[in-house]
Amino acid sequence: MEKLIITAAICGAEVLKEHNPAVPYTVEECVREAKSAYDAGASIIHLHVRRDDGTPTQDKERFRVVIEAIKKEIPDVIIQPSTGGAVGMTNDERLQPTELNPEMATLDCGTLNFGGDDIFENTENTIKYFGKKMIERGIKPELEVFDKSMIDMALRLHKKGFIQSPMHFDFVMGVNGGITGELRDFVFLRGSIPADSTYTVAGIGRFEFPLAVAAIVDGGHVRVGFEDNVFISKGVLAKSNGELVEKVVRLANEFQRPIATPTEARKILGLG
Ligand code: KMH
Ligand code: ZN
Repeated sequence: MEKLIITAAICGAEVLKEHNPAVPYTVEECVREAKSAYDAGASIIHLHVRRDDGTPTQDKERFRVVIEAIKKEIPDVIIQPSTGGAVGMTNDERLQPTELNPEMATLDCGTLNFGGDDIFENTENTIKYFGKKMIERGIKPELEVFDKSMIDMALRLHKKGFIQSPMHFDFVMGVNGGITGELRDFVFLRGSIPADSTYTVAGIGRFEFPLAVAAIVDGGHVRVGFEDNVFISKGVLAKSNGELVEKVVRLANEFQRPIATPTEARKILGLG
């Protein structure tokens, strides 16, 4: 079994300080949270950025400043900007951080009912457009799948040349409008991807740690962080993203699954 890659989704676009005061908005707060996650064992930082007041933005310059500040503290960490951004943003707005040529970026593989009137829109043409841009820019996509049908979409677009293999998936499970975080659904998703691909699992809310255990024992990888869950245990807020990562490391230790360094993660994912 490969070593375990831990991704920390430190910020997100929707979670607020009202949910957990440690959610980062400013550059300094993003650096603090990225470093706490890295020090605890994360090798990838999945990054959204905010204005200082918490408003989500895909502004290239804001990404540049935050990425440079994080890299100054932890130069070898893998930064994976979001191209999902926030509901309602245009495609070109969302793609801005890919102009900075990061090693990875997310590629969302379908449209989702986020609740109320919110629709997270990713048409087939959007996915093709993003896939093509990432190939042109040498960026490895992390394929965000919120449902089984999104795996099927990724496989179809791979056949048409918009996504290269080996593919790396993120099963985002338990989001409103997407697949549940039940073990039955995890088994369904992980059995539906090609043998040469890799995956990580991002369980939302109470699903975060049970699904982390499932991936640890199955040979997959794990994503945790405030974007997905703000609690360290039922009703207890996590003090930092690092505390969430530490818990994954403890669970991995129980199952004798060593943690990958960024260099090892690059090798597993075929980066660079
Ligand atoms: N904030 C969601 C609308 C991604 O990072 O690619 C999209 C999202 C997925 O978080
Ligand atoms: Zn995200």
